[in-house]
Amino acid sequence: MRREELRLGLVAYPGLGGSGTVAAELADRLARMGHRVYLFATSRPFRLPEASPAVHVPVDLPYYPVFPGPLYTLSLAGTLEREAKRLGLDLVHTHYAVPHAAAAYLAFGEGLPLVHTLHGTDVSVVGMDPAFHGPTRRALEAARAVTAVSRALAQEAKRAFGVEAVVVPNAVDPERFRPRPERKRLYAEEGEWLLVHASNFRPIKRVPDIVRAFAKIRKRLPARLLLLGTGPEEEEARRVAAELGVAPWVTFHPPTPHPEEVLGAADLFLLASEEESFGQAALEALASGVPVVATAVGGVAEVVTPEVGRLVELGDLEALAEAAARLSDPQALSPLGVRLTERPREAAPLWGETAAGVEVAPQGILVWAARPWDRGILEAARAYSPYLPSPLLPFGLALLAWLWAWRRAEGAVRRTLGAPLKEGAERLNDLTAAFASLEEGVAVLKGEEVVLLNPKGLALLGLPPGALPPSPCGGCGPPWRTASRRARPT
Ligand code: GMT
Repeated sequence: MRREELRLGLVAYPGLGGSGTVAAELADRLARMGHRVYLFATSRPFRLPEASPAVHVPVDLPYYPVFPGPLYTLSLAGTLEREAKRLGLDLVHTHYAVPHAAAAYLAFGEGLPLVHTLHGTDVSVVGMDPAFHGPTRRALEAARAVTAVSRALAQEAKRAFGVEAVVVPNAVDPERFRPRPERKRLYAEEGEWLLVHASNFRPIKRVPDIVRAFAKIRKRLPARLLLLGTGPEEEEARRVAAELGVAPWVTFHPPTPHPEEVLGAADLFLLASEEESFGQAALEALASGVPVVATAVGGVAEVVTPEVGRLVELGDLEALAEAAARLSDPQALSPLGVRLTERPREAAPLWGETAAGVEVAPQGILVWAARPWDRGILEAARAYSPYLPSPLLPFGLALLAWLWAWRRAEGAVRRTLGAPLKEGAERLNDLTAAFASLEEGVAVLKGEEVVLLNPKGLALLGLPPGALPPSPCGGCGPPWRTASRRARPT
């Protein structure tokens, strides 16, 4: 029998980190789709929308004088065990493996389908700590599915834990994260170029480096830096801003559960991290139509592709400033970035496919690539001027000019992207795969049914037993995912 609604338990950290953000928004979306979603966390997750139908289940941190400190893992395991029975959970999905994977394993063993999503330092730093490695590895091995937010992280997980993680890139809600240029005046003076960085200001985010790069940018053009968030490096960032004499143009904005209101107003997003498995804030900026300049670390290149931003070497602040300043020149890149246009469905060329082309536009020759996304079209475009065929020229001359411009534009795309137009479009495809993760998913077996854990189409598929391998990690990968999608009931 097919049940429409699932009862899902998600486990996450409630604070400013990206793993908590992703979990909270996934919980909200699943709950809005009609599933019963319970989010286990020590406090109400910061990014869980106020009116979300997802329910926060508190995890207490009881303290007894005999303990050396609060026993989070044990308390989480006990809460999961007790509440899963009471709520009749079908599946538990943890975000950030340490200690969530081990706590869930402790609570259920293999008695309930467990899915663990790896986010970053749970693999590269914390997970490698000998104090945590063994129990975390065993919990991951026993899970129905392990997912990683990028290809880079999946490779690292293979090295660190020997697990085959399915890559499910993070996604954002396109209704929330969209361009909001009308809000720019709230954060910047007339004529100022607005640069934004958002994070939890941990040392690996290198926020003071962003201020140093900004001081270089500020020497070239009128600009303002908005630092959204807070954390251990805030004081140092303030000190550097004062020392370099740019404090009047650096705004510290407290963390907000609605970062979309700030990101959508930006002209450029900066990320100088020394480690980043994905870069959720960069994806949120891109979805807001804002190009990104970031350090080429971890999985960032899978999000910030050449069509939508620039990557620089870690610690090269001159390159960071140079790349940022170049993107401010509307002649150099006009426009650069993924933008979501609200063209009606029927106007989309090759709806359902990536399209790329060259067209004559008022600003010159426009080279573009587009992908359908949600209710609009996600497109990256670049204009080349000034080869517009004038209506005053004889038709033949115009045609020649157009052909010449086309070839030139193609050459430029090849030089800039290192790829012909078609491959340029494929790169865009890679990026939109991140967005399209809303249609991909993680399949897990539940009794005789297959559950597709999928923010958009989470469904019980009702396949016969044996239709898919019993453990995704025994045979996960593209063929398995294809099989589950093909088998979707009509
Ligand atoms: O792994 C961490 O350091 C913490 C984690 C978090 O909770 O902020 O961040 C990771 O997960 C995010 C969401 O998947 C990614 O966008 C971040 O890139 C990733 N951070 C690192 O890899 C340092």
